[in-house]
Amino acid sequence: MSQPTSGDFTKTPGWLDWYTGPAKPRFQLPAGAVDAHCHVFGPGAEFPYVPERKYTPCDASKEQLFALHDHLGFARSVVVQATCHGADNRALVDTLVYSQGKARGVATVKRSISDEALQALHDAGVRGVRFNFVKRLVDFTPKEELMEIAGRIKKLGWHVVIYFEAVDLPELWDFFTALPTTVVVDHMGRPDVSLPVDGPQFALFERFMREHPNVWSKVSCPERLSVTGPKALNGEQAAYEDVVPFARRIVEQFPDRVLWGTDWPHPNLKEHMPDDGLLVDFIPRIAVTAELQRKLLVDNPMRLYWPEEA
Ligand code: 0GY
Repeated sequence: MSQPTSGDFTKTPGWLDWYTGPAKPRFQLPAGAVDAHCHVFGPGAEFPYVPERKYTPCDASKEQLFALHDHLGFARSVVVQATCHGADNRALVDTLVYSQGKARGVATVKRSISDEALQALHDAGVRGVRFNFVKRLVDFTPKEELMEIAGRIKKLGWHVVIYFEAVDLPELWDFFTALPTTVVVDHMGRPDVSLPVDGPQFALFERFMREHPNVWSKVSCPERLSVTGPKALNGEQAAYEDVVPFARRIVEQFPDRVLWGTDWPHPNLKEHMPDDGLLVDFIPRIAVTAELQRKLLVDNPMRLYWPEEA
């Protein structure tokens, strides 16, 4: 695969570029598998990063994304608008159009967006909006504005993707449970996996999903959540071991409401850059039967993003 380039922008100090030599996974993905959480960055020279961004990444183009997917065995992609592009969805739309229907998207929009512009996003393949509550990534948007956007996108059959840290769930609970659409949580609501899986923090997240059948979760990003890290404790298969009980529990309790994604090109990682091939090998440790794997990787994302084909 080709090397990342930095475009016209100076990368955030300490930025880790994505890994260019991913292993071939040992786990063979089921036919039609969907990477339901990945991003494109620029290239900055063509699709500039927005002035209000909180980081400047390396470039990560659509061609590089799709080459990775071919290598790993993914048939389809869900590309999520990254915060470095703000509400400028041009790089996302360019990727969706280029994919000829094999990629769908989750956009970021402002309240001021016109109905025509929303329809144009839909025609390109956008099926959701992302509301981000991670303070290091975005400035605050009033909840009334987000609720107004949710009401408008509901009419298009879209859903809302929410990104937040576990400690903020109590404060955000009323807003999340009032959303009128399907709600997809990024990375299990970022639990602190050094806490017990049976403890109150994760119990609240499980309650959130149990009491609200419109809530789905991505069981992705072990590399982001793990404290023990990628280092094998008992052989290679033990990488990110501390995340396994959390993700496995969500997959087994809510098998029809879980999604998985690589999170390529892995923005803002500070310690290490994962090998995407080894990340795919994490999947059978959290979805331990062929049926769970098929739901996680094919049936669920198809129902949400390609309902006309599911
Ligand atoms: C992720 C996580 C992160 C960043 C973004 O859009 C973004 O900038 O999503 C993060 O820094 O935790 O899901 O890619």
